[in-house]
Parts: sequence; structure tokens; C-alpha cells
Amino acid sequence: MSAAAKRAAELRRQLEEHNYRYYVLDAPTIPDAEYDRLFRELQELEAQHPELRLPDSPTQRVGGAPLKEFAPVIHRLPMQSLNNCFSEEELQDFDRRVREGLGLERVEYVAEPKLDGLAVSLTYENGVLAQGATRGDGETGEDITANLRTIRVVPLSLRDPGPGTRDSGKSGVPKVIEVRGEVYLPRAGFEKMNKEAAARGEKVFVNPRNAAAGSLRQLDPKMTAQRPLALYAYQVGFHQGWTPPKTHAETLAQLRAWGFPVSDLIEVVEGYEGCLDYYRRMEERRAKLGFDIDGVVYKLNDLAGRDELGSVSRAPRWAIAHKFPAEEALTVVENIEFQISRTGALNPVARLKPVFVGGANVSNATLHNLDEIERKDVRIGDTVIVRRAGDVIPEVKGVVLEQRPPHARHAKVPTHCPVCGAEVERAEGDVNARCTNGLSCPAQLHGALQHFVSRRAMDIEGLGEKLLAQLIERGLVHSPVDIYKLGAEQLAGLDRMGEKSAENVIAAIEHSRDSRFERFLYALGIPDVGETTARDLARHFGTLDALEVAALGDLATESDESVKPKDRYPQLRKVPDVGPVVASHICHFFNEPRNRDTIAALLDPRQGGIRWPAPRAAVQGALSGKTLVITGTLAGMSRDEAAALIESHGGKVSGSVSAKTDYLLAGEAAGSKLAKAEKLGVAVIDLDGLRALMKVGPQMDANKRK
Ligand code: JCF
Repeated sequence: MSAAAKRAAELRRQLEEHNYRYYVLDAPTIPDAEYDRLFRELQELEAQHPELRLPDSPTQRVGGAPLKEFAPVIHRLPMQSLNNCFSEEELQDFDRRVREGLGLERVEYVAEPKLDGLAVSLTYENGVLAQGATRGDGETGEDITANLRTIRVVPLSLRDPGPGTRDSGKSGVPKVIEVRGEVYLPRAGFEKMNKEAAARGEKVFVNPRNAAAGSLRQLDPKMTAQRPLALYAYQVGFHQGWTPPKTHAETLAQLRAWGFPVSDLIEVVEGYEGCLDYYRRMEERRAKLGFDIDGVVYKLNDLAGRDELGSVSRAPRWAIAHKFPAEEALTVVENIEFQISRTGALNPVARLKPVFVGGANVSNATLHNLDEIERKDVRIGDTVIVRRAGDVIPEVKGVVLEQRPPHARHAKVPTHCPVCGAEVERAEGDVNARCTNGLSCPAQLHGALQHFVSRRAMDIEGLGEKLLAQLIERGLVHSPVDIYKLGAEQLAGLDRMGEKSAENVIAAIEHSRDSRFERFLYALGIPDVGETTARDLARHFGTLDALEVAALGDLATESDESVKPKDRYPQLRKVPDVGPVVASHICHFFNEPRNRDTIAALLDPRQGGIRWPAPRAAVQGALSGKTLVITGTLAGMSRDEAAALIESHGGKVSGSVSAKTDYLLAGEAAGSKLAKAEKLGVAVIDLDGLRALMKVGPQMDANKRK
């Protein structure tokens, strides 16, 4: 072998190893720049010596010209589908059939999440990826080798010959091995892809499965390469020169050793009780996984037993898919109406022909805003996909265009507020049309008051939605200030209000006068100012006057052509996580005379009488000057308690991870914040780490993982 060939082989080996560590194990051991350097070296070698450019070279993941069409592939063993079951009884029936078929009392199953993606087949000849295909109809699929090569977790060659390869021809590699798995799109990748498509004005995909299917069906592999697809391997198909182990669990271990990603949620369970327990645990974890699953799969662990049971009509008798209740369903939009939010936005709501989805009957679904209606092109009469997942509000995900009837018509955006009759305006760049009547609109007033009295704002217990509606209707309350002018006898005259409950409400109103600056700020309902931003603003400015002066000062920079966009709102933007959009909302809020009058009245001792303690001097402590972000579920402590603890030691708590974050305090089931912290190299600590920090200060911290 020439020196160049040797070096190329070594580079290929190293690059595939690092690729595997990065994408499959999620644990890279070299910096990206070093990987790039090795990659370029191999590219240059192959340019000088084209004969070294082998199909399993990492430089060949994205290569080749676009195809005209996909060639058919006849599967050497049919790719079976799975029978489904939807209930405990059906699961029990399956288990009984298996046990009776094998004459056993008790059976072991391998349980795994059922990914909502596309089944594919990957054939390796002498350890090198030779062909990749779709399932197709199970007999014949399509040759999508070039597209599958672009998926970074798909091994271009098998890593390790493994122990199960004794009788193979040469060097311990199976002569032929077909590995089957599911290609899917992680949710984060799906959202990123859709965001980019929307920014280019292109159609977005309704769900990750469709997006994955569309990505695999690209004739130009360069397109597929840009999609963040992933794969889990779950089955061996045709093989030659390889002796399978005795159990499916061992097969999966072999797949892992060959370098395939195999889900670490897979477990060996016993009997149908074990299956059911697994099902329930996965159902609970479902929403927190990084990808969509539509159920779980149970497979007989004993491979000899599989042969004994065999198949019926294209599905094995030894496996079954246990499906979760569908989260998406089709139904018809009967009307599109608009509800007025507390900030005056006309929120479009689809009135639907009732449909059972996500375990409930749904007849209304949000369309979010006008931009979304336009982007999804939803019309009255359309058949749409409705989604209801977990506790979230049902939403219209997209239209089934093929089923659009000729009489389908666009929603008519009202020119006047359906509640108060005031004019509706849509500012340039605003995703919503808005009622221009402010708190004079009863709908806006109702929303604003509900927010004002809510637990994390002014916390007025007993002043619920229905009571507020009555107060507004009877003209007793026109603004938050009026709440503080109510008397017990006025309340007692209302529906379902006894004397005692009226007195309780009055006491709660009275009690709420002693508040805190950040709560009051949050209660004002400035668009996009949530609890975290309110707290950061309160801490940064200390007093309402200081905040108002900054807001009115910054407003001048908004329309000043001589100020560069990045230099606008200079004072507000010193506050963590305050960007131009939030800053603009704050400026406009304080610039509105009606809002300034309301604030003055709320603070006037003869009217609202709201007050709060003066800001304390910043606490000095072991965490002074440090910014922490909290994520996940902490053991034995709420996040609020953890934040208070951090602040009592001089630290700052921020809502999102950035380069300025010093530590991420991560509990159980931490998600995107943890990923971001790791990407930015932010130190990640747990509660013990925090306690250690508070004891000794950051200098001596041994838990820092930077
Ligand atoms: O995750 C899946 N969608 C999935 C599909 C998982 C499996 O273990 C499968 C499958 C389809 C067929 N196993 C077979 C045999």
C-alpha cells in the first residue's frame, strides 16, 4: 500500500470514529476545528489520488448529481409492518396468542418506543454500506442510498466486526447484513427547518413525519443533507455469513457495536404486565422526548420462538405495536371567529365539526394569528388537521388541500371590534389585527383584569373570571383602579355572591395593596413582559420612576434614522433578555397617557393605594456578580425557591441561557436549555453543586464542568 493510501485509510478511520462519537454517542472528544482539519486533509489526498476516493469515505456522504428518479429495490426479505393494538385487552390477547403458540407460561419481550418516522433498509456488503431503500409496499421499495448516506448517524461502514460474526468469510465481517430502522426528524430540527422555510416564504410541514418523508424523497441528495434527519436501528433483515445471537436484545447490542444508533429507551420486560408498565411510563415521558412517538412496540425476545410463530398477512405474530391515542385528527372548519385578547389582538379561532382527538372531544382550535391563517391558508369549509397533545390548547396544524370544496371561503377579518365596535387596525409587521379601544373595550378590559388579579400578579383570590365579567357588565369596573373602589355591599348584590364571600373578596383586594414592584410591573400586562422580564426590569431600575424615564428616553431612539438599529433602546436593552421588540412594547406602554394615568391612580393612596418596599441594596454573597439559569425539576425544591436562594447569596437568575450565563442549575428532565448550555460551554451544576458554590464561592468550585 502506498503512503498516501495508508494515510487515507487512517484518516477515514479517524473521521468515522469522531463522527460516531459526535453524532451517535453525543460525546465528541476533539474540537470541531480539528475534525475539519482532518476532513480537509482527506479531501486533498483524494483530489490528488482519485483512486483513493472510496464509497465509504466520509467525504462521500454528500456527493453525486441529482437523480431523475429512484430505482426500484426488491427486498430480499419482505419488510413487514406491525399489527396494532389499542387497549389493555388487545395487548392481553396478543400475549396469550404468543404464549399458547409457544406453549409457555411466561414470555420475555423487548419493549421500545415506536417512532413516527419512515422505515428504511440499509444493506452492508463486506462491512460497507452498499444500498439504502425505503420500505415501499414491503416487497419493493425505492433506492435512496444517496439520501441515506447524508444522515450523519448512518454508518458508512461497520465499526466493529463483533462477536456474532464467527462464520463470516473474511476478517470477521458479515458478507451481507441488512439493518432496518426508522428515519425520523427530531422535534428541534423540525422546528428549525420550518422556521427557515417560513422565513423564505415557503410552505411549512405539518409534522415531523411529513417533513422526514419529504426530505428522504428529494432527488438531490444535497437537499437531504441539509435536513437534520436521524435514525434508530431496530431490526436485522436479510443476512449472509453471520450467525444471529439467541435473543433480540443481543441483536440490538450487536447493532450498537457495529456503530448504529439504538434507542437507550429499549428494555427487556416480562409478560403483558411488564409491557403495560412500559407503555404507561413511555406515555408519561412522551411529551418530553426530543422526537415524536405514536406508541410502543413489543417484540418476542427469543429469536427461535419467532420462527416458531411465523407471520400472518405481512405482519409477524411475534411483535405488536401498542398505539397511544391519536394526537391529530381530521375535521372540517365550520367557521372562523375572532376573540379579543387582553392586549386587543383579534385571535382567530376555528369552530370545528366536533372530533375526538388526544383523548377529548374538540370543537374549537386556535389559529394563533392572522399571519398563521395566511401562511397555512386555512379557509372556512376546509378539512384540516387538528392537534391536541397533552394539556396544550388544540390547534389547527394545516389544511388537506386535496379536500378543499369549491365553496371554501376566506375568513373575513372584522373592520370593527366584534365586542366594542371600535375600529380595528393592523400595523405594518404585526401578525395580528387589534382593537384600538384599549381598556374601554370590555373584552380587553376583561382579559386585562383577569391578568391583573391572577396569582402571580396582584394575587386577588376570589375575583374570578365570572365575577369580573359581571362587574364589567354592570359598569362597576372600567379599569383596574376601580377594583380598589369596590365595597362589600356592591359585591353582595351580584349573582352567586353571599355576604361572607363578598367580605372575603374585599379582604383579598385590601391585602393585595401590599405588593412588590416586580409583581405590579407584571400585573400591568405590557405585551411580552412576563414574570421574568418584569423581575429583571424591577431589579435593574429599582423604581418605577427610573423605568419610566428610561422608557421615554429610549423611545426617542426608535424612529431616529441616525441611530443604528442595534443602538436603539440603549437603556432598556441593558436588562437581561430585553431585545428590541420587548423594549419597543415597554416604551409605547409608558408613552400612552392613559396608561400613565392608570398607574398614577393605582399608586395614589386615596385610590388604588398599591405600595411596595423600596429596593434593598444588592445582597453581597458568594454568588455576587454571577448569573445563573434554572432548568428541569429540582429534587425537593421549587424553581422559585432555588431562585430566592441564589438571590439571597448575591447571584442573579436569568430566564435564558446565553454567553453571559455563568452556571446552569439543571434538574431532572432538563431539555433545550441544557443542550444550549453545553453548546456554549456554560458550566452545568446540580443542587449539590449550587450548595458547594454558596459555601465557597465560585473560585474554589470543583463541580464546574467548563
Ligand atoms: O419505531 C417504529 N416505527 C418501528 C417499526 C419499530 C420497530 O421495531 C418495527 C417497526 C416495523 C416493523 N419493527 C418491525 C418488525
